[in-house]
Amino acid sequence: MKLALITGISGQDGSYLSNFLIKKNYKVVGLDRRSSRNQNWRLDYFGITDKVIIEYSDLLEEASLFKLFKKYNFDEVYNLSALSYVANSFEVPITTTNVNSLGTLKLLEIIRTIKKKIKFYQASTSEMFGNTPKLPQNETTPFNPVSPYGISKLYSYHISKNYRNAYGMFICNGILFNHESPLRSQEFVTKKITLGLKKIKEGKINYLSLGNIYSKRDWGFAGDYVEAIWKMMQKKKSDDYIISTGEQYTVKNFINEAAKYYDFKLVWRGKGCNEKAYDKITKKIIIRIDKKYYRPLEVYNLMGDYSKAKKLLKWKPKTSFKSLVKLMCDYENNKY
Ligand code: NAP
Ligand code: F7E
Repeated sequence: MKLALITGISGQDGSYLSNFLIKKNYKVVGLDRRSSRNQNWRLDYFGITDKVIIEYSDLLEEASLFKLFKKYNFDEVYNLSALSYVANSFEVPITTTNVNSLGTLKLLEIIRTIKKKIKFYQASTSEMFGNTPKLPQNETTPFNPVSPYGISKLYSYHISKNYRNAYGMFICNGILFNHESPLRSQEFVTKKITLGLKKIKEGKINYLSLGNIYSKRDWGFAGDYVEAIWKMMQKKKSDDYIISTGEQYTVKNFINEAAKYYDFKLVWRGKGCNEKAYDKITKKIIIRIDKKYYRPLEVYNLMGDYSKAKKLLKWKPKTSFKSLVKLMCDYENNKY
């Protein structure tokens, strides 16, 4: 039985990956920050809260991390911990860098010191591409990050490669494009839309306020992506892989698709901050644009080329854009 450490086990990917690894007969230890909020709701969703060992620590606590590696003889470490909300990284750039960059370095140093054979996965991101003119982005596309989050993750990407090359360690960077699920946190745009429209339908709120609805994203399903993460960790040689769907949609496309699920007939009028979506039947405003959701800098255009993963990992995404929207809406309506 393999022993895996998942940092960020309370997050979206942490829960999907835990569920996946348990099915593969792994013993899973999860690193969690103690919190006054219910951290276990995602593990509860999969019914696996009692099947994982939770260890309370923090990527900022080097000594505590060191003790964790002394206590367990890990085979694989999946570093999913991060401050992952891009907009917030502009508000807390120093904490973002401490956790997302130095946190990774701390783990790598501990592994290098204690047991170099441990396999290490680093959760890299399409946000590292920022605004690059090349489309689709692949493993050779130059990075040009435009957020403290993207920059902090680019540090971790490079230091991971550096430890792989300098010390011969097994380290993979999964460069994952946006991936969503019913278990996505509510601040991310997909969950905000699927949950927000449900609340409008139920009369709990009048309308939904959003920021830039013209940015394009390559949205996949988290359940598909954790399989790719595991597959890259099973290869003989470690490497970096783009994980994506190869398709892109605007935020507005996402809204229109979700609106159909809730039987809203949206009509868009106006431009910029004055753009609004009305329901053709009730004439009520459903979507407004609010400047407060614009970011100081935006990533406009992301679409990944996952050919390398397809060829070497025999992986491809299983969930289409429409299916993803539907499964997120189904969850809000207790049908998933
Ligand atoms: P998420 O839901 O935001 O989960 C992030 C996890 O990191 C949470 O468990 C969080 O714990 C933990 N964390 C934050 N600060 C920490 C600290 N100081 N010490 C220890 N743990 C800490 O993110 P996700 O969507 O699952 O993404 C997983 C990873 O993939 C992240 O590194 C993210 O940056 C990266 N990624 C995500 C996407 C995507 O589209 N989802 C795409 C590319 C890369 P709390 O619950 O206590 O906050
Ligand atoms: O924004 C626009 C926003 O916050 C998507 C993280 O998992 O994926 C995620 O980062 C787009 C952006 O995700 C609102 O401006 C409009 O263009 O859902 P998001 P993200 O920033 O792409 C990458 C790959 C990661 O690695 C990250 O960890 O939607 N947008 N209006 C809005 N976004 C939000 N959140 N809220 C709005 O009201």
